[in-house]
Amino acid sequence: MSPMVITAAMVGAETTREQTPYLPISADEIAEDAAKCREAGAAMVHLHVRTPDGKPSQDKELFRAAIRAIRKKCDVLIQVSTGGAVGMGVDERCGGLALEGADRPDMATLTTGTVNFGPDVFSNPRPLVREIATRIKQRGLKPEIECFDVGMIDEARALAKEGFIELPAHFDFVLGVGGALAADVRALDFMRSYLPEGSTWTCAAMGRHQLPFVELAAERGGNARVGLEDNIYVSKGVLAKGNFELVAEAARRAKAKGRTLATPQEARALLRLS
Ligand code: KMH
Ligand code: ZN
Repeated sequence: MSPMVITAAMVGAETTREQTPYLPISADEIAEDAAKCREAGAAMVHLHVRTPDGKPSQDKELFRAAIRAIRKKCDVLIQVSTGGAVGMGVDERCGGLALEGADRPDMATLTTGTVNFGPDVFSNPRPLVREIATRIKQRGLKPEIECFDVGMIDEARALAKEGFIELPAHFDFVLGVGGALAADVRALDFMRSYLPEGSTWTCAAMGRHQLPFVELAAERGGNARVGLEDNIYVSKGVLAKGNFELVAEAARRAKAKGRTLATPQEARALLRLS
């Protein structure tokens, strides 16, 4: 099996400081936690940013500050979100894509369909998906295809046929969002069997499923995403004191299953990033 890529989804758009005081918000807080995540075994961070008062944002300058602060401290790969928060428009969602030169991210997410998202709808109509895919491609970045449901894998096939993305690609199975596909091992096994030939995959399971799904992914030769975007507890009722604690626990579980952990350089090669 190849080394496992652990991604830390550090901030997200939904987790609040009321839920956990350990959520990093400022660039310095994000960078400090990111460096600890890297030390604990993460090869990549999945990044959202917040305004100083904690509101979700996709502002280019907030991304720039966070990316600069992270890169000052460590060599972890940086994947910017283009999902943002429910209700954001396309330009706002794509804020992190606009950065160039030393501030350019290493990868960007691309959700390939609309899905219920708790009480809300994470809206990704087909023309919008094509617009975001085009912007990712224009920047010379590779997408991580975020699949909240199985049909989103088929949409990736359609996008490839139309020339918006290349296959094989890297997929993220997002399991356990309210109203979407459950964190169920049958869903995981179907999705990985259904991937376009040669594609790689990560699993991001929500809430209490997060850490058990690291083990399922490890056993199956896949990769895993953990972090406060998706789960705030390191064990039942115990808040993680930062993303690094979730990464450390994921790393421990992956190693117990016989996996080694990918360095950022190894992850770059495994995920075919330029
Ligand atoms: N915050 C969710 C509505 C992504 O980062 O690309 C969407 C999301 C996906 O988090
Ligand atoms: Zn996200």
